[in-house]
Amino acid sequence: MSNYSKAIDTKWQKKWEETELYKFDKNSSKEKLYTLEMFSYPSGANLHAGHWFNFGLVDSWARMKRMQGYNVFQPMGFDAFGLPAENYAIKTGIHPKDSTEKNIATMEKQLRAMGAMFNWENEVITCTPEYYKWTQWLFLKLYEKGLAYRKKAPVNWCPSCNTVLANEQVVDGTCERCSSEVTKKDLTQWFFKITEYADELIEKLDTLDWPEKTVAMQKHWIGKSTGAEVTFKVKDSNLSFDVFTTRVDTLNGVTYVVLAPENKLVDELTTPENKSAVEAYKNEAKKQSDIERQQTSREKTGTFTGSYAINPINGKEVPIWVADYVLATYGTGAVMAVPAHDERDFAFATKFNLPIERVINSSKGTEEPLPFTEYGVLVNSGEFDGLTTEDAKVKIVEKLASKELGTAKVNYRLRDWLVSRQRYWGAPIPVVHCEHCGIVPVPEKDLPVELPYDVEFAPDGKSPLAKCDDFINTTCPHCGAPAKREADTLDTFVCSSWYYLRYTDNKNSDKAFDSAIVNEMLPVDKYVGGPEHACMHLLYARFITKALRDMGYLNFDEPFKSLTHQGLILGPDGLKMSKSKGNTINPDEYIEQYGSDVFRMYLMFGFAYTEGGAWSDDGIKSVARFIERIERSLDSCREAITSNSSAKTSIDKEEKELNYWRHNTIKSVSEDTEKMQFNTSIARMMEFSNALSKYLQEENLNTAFLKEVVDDFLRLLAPFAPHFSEEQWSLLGNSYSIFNESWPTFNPSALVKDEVEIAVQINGKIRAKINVASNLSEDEIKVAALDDANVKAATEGKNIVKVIVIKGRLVNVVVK
Ligand code: ANZ
Ligand code: ZN
Repeated sequence: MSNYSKAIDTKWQKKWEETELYKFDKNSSKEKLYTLEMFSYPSGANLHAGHWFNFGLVDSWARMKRMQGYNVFQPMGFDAFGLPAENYAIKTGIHPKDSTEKNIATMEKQLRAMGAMFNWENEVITCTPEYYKWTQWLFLKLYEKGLAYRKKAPVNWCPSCNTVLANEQVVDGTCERCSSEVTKKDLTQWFFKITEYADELIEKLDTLDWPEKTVAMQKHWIGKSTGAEVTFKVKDSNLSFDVFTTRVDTLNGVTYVVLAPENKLVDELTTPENKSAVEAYKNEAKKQSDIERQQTSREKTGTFTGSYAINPINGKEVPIWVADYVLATYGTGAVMAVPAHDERDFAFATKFNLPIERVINSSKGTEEPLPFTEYGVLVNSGEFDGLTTEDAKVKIVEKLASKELGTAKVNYRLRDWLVSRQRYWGAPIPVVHCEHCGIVPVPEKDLPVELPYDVEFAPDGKSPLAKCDDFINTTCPHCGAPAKREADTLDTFVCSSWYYLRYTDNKNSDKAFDSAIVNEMLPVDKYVGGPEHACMHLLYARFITKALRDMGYLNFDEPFKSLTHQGLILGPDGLKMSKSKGNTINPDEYIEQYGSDVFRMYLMFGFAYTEGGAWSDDGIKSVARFIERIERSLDSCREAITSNSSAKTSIDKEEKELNYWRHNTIKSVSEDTEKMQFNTSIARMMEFSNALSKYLQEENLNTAFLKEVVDDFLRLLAPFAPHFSEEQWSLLGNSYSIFNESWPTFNPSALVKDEVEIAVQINGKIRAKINVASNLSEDEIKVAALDDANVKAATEGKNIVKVIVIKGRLVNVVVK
């Protein structure tokens, strides 16, 4: 049995706290390192293995950085507003504030038991008035800048969560939170103008050290598309409309145009005899989701309006159709259809017997089977014949521009961020609606607009605040007349879009943060959290940083320089942990049994950090045994070092061997841990531990040397098993704390394990013998052989035809 246990954890946690070991010193001359883990939602469940995997392992990384001389800042807090607490209140009658506070207290306790270097004095909790006052301030600033606005729009509605959702919260047509089918509702809502930053949000992705996949996902989500807007006039009318196209080179191949059913022009363009068919079609289209409408494979539907449009490049008349494969919310809600070169148009034209006219051949000039969607050379396009797609795009836009019938245009898939929610448990939107003055922002001096405690939670699609008279009735800050407060609250993603700024100056009661402090502490050097935030939190936070920069509050462009996503820890059954499946792992029980370092080290050793995997009780047992083995070795070491009886002073073969493992481990653990490859780091520590045990079996020990090696061993182990290592460090009589020690550096010469003698033959005759390190590669041996003075002399003026290396024995040089 090991002496290491939870009692050791508690002992050192107490001491670390008493001595304020991890307190962040603003005035330190060391380089700051801001390490951040995505803060957690204080849900009813306890701290789970997934939190541990994120926070505990990043803490180990940060501990190494501390020992490497960085001034580490590692704050912790809670993303405490949100739907689950409110849904829980509806179910149980327990107020969200009460349940949230209780959960936070529990989680704080559990987080402390982790023994991480959290800077608790910098904690933020987003549901406190001290915090949300500044979330409201952020809203006011965005409003002032025209980056927050209210509009009526068809928005996503989750009938089960009883609230609107942002586009980012709709996954394959369902609610990101509860998986209910999302419907569309025409509602007046608040939006943040994230689209104003679309271009920079794409461009700056390339400056970030982020997982490739996440960068690709954000790029795709923002969806930059370069093309042209082309104006089609309506025949026998003074109406016209624009289409967005990425293939203006195919303009001569347009055989019809299509409007989205929701396009405002549809009614005006529909002739009386087509009215009833178009009406029926519009009603049908309402039932389809955008996702369904976009599926290429789906059977095409549509109907003719009876009107014609005029192709601006050749004057040809083309029929105007209505079809749901054109979305109202993208581009202009209208497209020019080129069935010869677009798959959806091809399917549509085939079904409705519309003409298909080839205008692009392959680059080699050959006619390809239709639809041919690649770039090529123009045909049947009058003056543009023979031009490549690339050139024709430029020339055709020039020609259209000269007639004011077209311009180059960039489109984005990204939509403005819908931030209002019809729910209670969030930051109230700080505006007042006045009959005389319209929307009036609450003056900054009146913030926070406090969330009232006594409200009714019955879910009916309206914010509970709307029924709270004391809250809702107020006076207009502008004219003093009776007025009503906004009843909606802010999406919790607004709270989390700026929390990393507040951490650095969390007690500031005059400002959201002091710019000088934030500019010094940010960007975050290392951010770690789940990949599910790729197109939500990680996008919103980037936008808010840029907006605050442009208002002069920040002097950096990006909040998170380097990002890692940890993998997911699954139940022993390989399934995602959930209470209902009964496959959850409760860290507390394991910590009780093994101590937190064993729990932490198992998470490190058992999984690739970015992949995760299924929990295994055997796995944690084997790590517990490893700690036990180390402890036994260290006991023997201490005995040897203190008794000193058989001490020798020379460095012989055995010492060299152990020294090799020592430096080899320093090298690989430093490299691997840097990249958060904790599993291989622990594997190297196991090798080192084996080498140590082997040395201890020697009869004669160099105890001075042994002490040095053991100290390094513990320094390397300290980030992975902080409590255990601190204990062992003190048992060895070293001074407190091991975390004030420097991280060991490796000596390359110690890595040259031993040398071997290799004979060098020239044309079959031995001409030299060289001594090289036994771990050299063939290429390195070759270089060493040819560099030998005797070999040089014997090959001078001759042509080296071939060099054959028989590893560890012989090099044969063939010369002519
Ligand atoms: C004519 C054309 C010819 C097109 C051709 C493509 C190929 P991305 O890349 O996604 O931006 N489009 C434009 N607005 C649309 C809408 N509201 N709903 C559905 N489709 C729409 O795609 C742009 C292309 O998608 C545009 O270029 C347009 O079809 C279509 F050989 O115009 B194209
Ligand atoms: Zn007023």
